[in-house]
Amino acid sequence: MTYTLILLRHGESTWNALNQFTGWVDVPLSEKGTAEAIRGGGLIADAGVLPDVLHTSLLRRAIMTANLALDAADRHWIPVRRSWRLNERHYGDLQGKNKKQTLDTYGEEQFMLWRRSYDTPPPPISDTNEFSQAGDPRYADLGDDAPKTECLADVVARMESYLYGPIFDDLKEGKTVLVAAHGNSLRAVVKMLDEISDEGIAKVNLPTGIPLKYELDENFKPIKAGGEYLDPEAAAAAITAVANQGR
Ligand code: DG2
Repeated sequence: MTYTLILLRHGESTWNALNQFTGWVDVPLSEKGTAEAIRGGGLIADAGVLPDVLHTSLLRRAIMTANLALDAADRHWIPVRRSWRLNERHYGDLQGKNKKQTLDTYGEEQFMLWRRSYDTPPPPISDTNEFSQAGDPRYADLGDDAPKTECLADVVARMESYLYGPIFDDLKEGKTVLVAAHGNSLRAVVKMLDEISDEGIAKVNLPTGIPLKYELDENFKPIKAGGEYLDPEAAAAAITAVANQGR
């Protein structure tokens, strides 16, 4: 018995295009991102790994990507589960800031510490910042627990119960599961699936809009470490671009 899990980072967003830290800011897809999402759905259909259930974050760039991809694969009708736990990491006070300007202001070491270290969160965002999520009704249930900044360790902590809970529950029922989410929430999933060290995960970057398929064995261990991109060549080029963002 094997289980099939497809991870899909949303297509390019308008803020990815502008090179701005996004986090929980709810920006739309760019035109390029829309095309990437549709193409991603085509790759899923061509590979014959048709999702039975979708899990998404509460952010429109992941929701729209999933809708477009599923429509392209003729699977727009499958059940959907949404959770804030799949949201991008909260980027704190960096939300809305340009990555190149941030790199120039703070230097390479601090910039990469904020972007890719496992346990150093950016400074928290203030409730009065125009890019704060304070008062956003979709997070009302979180109350004072709503994050104001997060490092990847925080994302792993909030993702754990969701991956091993609702996502694994669907896999155990034999469903092919599509998870449409974000660069860092999916890095957290990859870290857990592939048991990557806190240091090792710094080097893992995910491209936009290219499905990453994991076949898991009976113990939920990846049969191929790192999974398999449905368009490996395009993925390799896009991964390098993500790693070099800001430069
Ligand atoms: C990006 C990730 O998240 O940025 O929040 O800026 O996947 O939602 O576009 P996404 C953001 P990096 O951590 O790669 O800088």
